[in-house]
Amino acid sequence: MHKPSLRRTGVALAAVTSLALAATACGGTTKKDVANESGGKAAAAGTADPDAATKKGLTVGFLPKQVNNPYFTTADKGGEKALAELGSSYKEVGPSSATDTSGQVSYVNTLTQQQVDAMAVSAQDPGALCTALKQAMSNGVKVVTYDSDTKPDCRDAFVSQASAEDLGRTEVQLLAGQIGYKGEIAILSAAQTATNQNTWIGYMKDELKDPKYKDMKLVEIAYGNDDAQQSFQQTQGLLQEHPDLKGIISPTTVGIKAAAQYLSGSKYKGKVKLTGLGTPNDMRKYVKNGTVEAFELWDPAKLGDLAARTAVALASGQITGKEGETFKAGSTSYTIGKDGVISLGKPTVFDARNIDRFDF
Ligand code: RAM
Repeated sequence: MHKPSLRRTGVALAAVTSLALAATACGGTTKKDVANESGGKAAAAGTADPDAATKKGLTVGFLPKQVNNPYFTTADKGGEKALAELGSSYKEVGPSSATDTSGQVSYVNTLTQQQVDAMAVSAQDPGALCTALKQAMSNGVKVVTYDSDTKPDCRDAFVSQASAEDLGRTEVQLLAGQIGYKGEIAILSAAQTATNQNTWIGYMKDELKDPKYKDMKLVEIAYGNDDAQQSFQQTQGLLQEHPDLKGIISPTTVGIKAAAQYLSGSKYKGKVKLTGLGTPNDMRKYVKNGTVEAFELWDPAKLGDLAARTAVALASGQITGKEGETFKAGSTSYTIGKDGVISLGKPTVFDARNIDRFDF
């Protein structure tokens, strides 16, 4: 049974976790001589050489927020496939909980000690990994964040799934349409420290300031920590505490699936609307049984693919992560934007009409 205090406990625990990590951000490393490798001279000097050959035989370590999350399994497989195509090696390490920030720090240190050429990291917390990531970079390891960013000076580039602003605003727009622009709404997020979810929520709040949403009210943000059971209980708690709730936005694949599962077996099915970010394979049955009308996402495999190709382009010296640099990833050319951000493209909205065309 959910008790209101459960949610508050989750929040308190998250705060403790992020304080605890300051003590763990250390680790011995071996100096790596990047300047001796072809293409490394330009990169070491901080200038990109777009004509440098793509290096082979590199090792790229993927460090997702959470290893047993199907979203990251798909994303990282995309990275593995791209690396195989490029003649480089893939490895994956990472915590099983999305609130284990100190675990993530240790994994960064491990990858640095193992002298990987690059790492692709989805950050559980924007600042927690900074010391470890900076140490990695000073040892010649190229650092790409994907999915969830750290601070811009703590990595070389961020591969973003879509514009954060678009994602935040469109989730509000989707829900507003489903509830007729009227009523109480709540957000069921992932970890309280998650950079990506918090950025999207910031844009959701901003979108809600538009007078067209004057009859909608955001009554609570709950945190399910990308854990199925916690997310399920948080959904139950939201409905108990807010009997007039009309809709929920869950910007996490774990959260939206658990919320759909709860709603689908309750009297709220089809009455309380649910949207957010989910995978078509997780959400198909809830779209078909009338629990969910529409939700959105990008293709996680394409995100992993682009993260891997960005890591290799950095390690080959073709880019350094500066705004305006361009590189080829597969058949597509990407230009690095402000703060070293590379954007994958636009998300897709899934509903009953198109969901069967997607398999991920
Ligand atoms: C979860 C994770 C991930 C996020 C997706 C939408 O799997 O929180 O970081 O991008 O949902």
